[in-house]
Amino acid sequence: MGYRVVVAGATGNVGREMLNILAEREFPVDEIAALASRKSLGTEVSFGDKTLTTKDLDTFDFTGWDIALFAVGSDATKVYAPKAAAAGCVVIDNSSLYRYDPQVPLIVPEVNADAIEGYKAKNIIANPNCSTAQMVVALKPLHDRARIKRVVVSTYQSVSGAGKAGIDELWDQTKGVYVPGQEVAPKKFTKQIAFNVIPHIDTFMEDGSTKEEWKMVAETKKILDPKVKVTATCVRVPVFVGHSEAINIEFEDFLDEEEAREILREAPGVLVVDKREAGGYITPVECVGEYATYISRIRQDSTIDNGLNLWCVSDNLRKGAALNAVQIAEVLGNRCLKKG
Ligand code: 11C
Repeated sequence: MGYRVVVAGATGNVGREMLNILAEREFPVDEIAALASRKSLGTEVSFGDKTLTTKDLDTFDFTGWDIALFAVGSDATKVYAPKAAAAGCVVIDNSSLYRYDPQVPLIVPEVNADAIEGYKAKNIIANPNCSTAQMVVALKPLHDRARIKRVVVSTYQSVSGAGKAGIDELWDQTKGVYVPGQEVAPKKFTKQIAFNVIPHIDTFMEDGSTKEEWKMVAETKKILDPKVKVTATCVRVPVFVGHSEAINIEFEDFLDEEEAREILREAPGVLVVDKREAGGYITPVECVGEYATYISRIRQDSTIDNGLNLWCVSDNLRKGAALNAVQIAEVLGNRCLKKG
């Protein structure tokens, strides 16, 4: 006995990972439908050892389906999520469309699973931005112990955050650098991404920050604590998968680095890899395909009274998107929905 589950956007990077993770974690599925837009219709996708042929999102009838994981971007979400929700299917949405809606819970299960009941207002639950998800997993246990006042975060975000076009651009441009006549001009990104870094993700806001930076502030407040102040600088780097973050935290109470390390070792979703020697830390290539949020380089910040620095790395397609969505579905199943 399980659930009737839909994955909308099943041919994209995140949609495929949602199917992989549902299968890997043996989510109780009675029936599964993989949906795609017209242009990807009929594409085959894997679900465990099965192959699914995608169906049309535009004409799909959500009646009788329990949970829909959406990875289709805000424009399509705006059209199809309300349709699914009205048909009685609970939507777990990976786009930013509903994240800041006070009637929609924004959930990272390790942090605020108790907010799940809020789904009843609209039958929709929002999944956070990848950069926020991994950061709040690391912040939560430290906040519980010493109350965080302020966070200064700099991100090093992989190109897969920008979808397949981002991955292709890094690959083609990297090859093109070495082959005269095959140079690839920036298209998805605003400047060359191969052998470069770009301090710009998403659109610019009036105050000079970018939307990606704004999201980290707004989402951390909604998920963790509205009193926590966050300032972010988000940077795209030539890495395929895995977002990294250098996080500086100021606490109300003193927190010794050794105690912080012990707290993080015990924290759900966290793996501490922190040897103070060459290679004794995690880099993005090592986190690909993994569930954990890795924490390294834990150390006191002696320039302020109660300060700590750490390095945080996670697979942005997994904890940053598909895994978190499946974890939300697990909480929903365990606490709120009856099995079919
Ligand atoms: C990036 N974090 O790396 C973005 C991708 O709000 O869900 C995810 C955007 C979002 O480009």
